[in-house]
Amino acid sequence: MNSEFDFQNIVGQFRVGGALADCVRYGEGHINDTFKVTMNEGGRDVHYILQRINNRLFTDVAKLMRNIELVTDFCRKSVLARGGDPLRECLTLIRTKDGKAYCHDGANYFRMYVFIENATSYQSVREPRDFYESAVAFGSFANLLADFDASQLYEVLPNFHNTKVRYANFEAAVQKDVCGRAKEVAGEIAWVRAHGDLCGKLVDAIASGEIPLRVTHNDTKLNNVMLDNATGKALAVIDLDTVMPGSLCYDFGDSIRFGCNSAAEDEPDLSKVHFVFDLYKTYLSGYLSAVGKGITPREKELLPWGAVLMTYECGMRFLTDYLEGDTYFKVHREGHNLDRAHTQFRLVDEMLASIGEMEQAAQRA
Ligand code: ADP
Ligand code: GN1
Ligand code: MG
Repeated sequence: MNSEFDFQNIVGQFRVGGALADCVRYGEGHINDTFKVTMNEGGRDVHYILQRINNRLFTDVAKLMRNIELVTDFCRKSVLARGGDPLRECLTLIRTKDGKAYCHDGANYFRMYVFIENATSYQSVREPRDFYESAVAFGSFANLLADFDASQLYEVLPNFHNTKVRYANFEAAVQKDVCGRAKEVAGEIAWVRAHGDLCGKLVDAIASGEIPLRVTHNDTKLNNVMLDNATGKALAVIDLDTVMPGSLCYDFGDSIRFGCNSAAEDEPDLSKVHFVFDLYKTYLSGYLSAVGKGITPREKELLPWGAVLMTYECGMRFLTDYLEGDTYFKVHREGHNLDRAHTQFRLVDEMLASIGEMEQAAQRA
């Protein structure tokens, strides 16, 4: 049993039956603290996900949770309409005893979800079929949200994928150099600056109306989708904290960034890190099969650039966090954010080397 928090008291605030039998840290998310809770209900073990919401980042928890209520309610209705099982095919919030979507223990905010059993969120692609399934899941999610009234949503993290703003934050971190690390990473800083002209590619296309702003997930990593252990099929899209206005190119691109890496996001040995072009094609076909006819020709053209931009931006965010003293992403070792930045920069180099083929594949798909 984990003892970081008073779980007896926290879990007791939610509408769950039985007695708390266990609570352990769970998953590999970089932002929230996730726990798997076991309740013993009349001799039977029932599991839940309990999350301590990162309220340093998500400063308005009430509004964040309102978004999640709206999106999960919407998904639940859609799953029911197609005859599916909402308890497995979307996230289900457990309410507190006074009917709220989260609780506050004085210092921390917690939320609870039904645990999706017999399903896995993978950290890397085991076989192409898994990746294809995740593409179908995120493509369907985009398709589903096309009918969602965006005006109801609060913009949780403004400018989340505004690469120009991310670049400005990076330059500010270099200038401040609060940890005195800038000298050591002069090569990495130069690399980011040399690629600075990439920053406007999607932001400008949105600003000029070339591509539409839609409601998107904005964190479409492979480990944010659950695949059914029995069938291998995509079940549910999870981690809904960043559902906000965005671009299809962001969502497509972030999946490519994470899933088409031959190694882990934080692999220290760069000789293992490559952009796997065949997986890019696999994702492309799954995504386009599910996203529907709503995707515009210009969005389709820019999908490969979504991959380059999301990878560049993420690498820049890891480097920025390294310069700022590792305050944003959870780190588990010395230089962890720097290792992560390196893998992203390597992937960008390889993507740019095959950008022509990536564009052709998107056109043919
Ligand atoms: P973070 O924002 O920190 O990435 P996530 O919401 O993605 O947090 O949760 C972290 C991990 O916990 C996921 O990758 C997944 O393995 C697991 N998880 C989250 N929600 C559920 C759920 N409802 N059922 C089963 N596992 C879950
Ligand atoms: C974070 O929460 P998690 O681990 O799914 C981050 C993403 C990054 C990702 C890099 C809210 O995602 O933007 O792309 O790490 N989420 C937030 O792995 O900043
Ligand atoms: Mg996650």
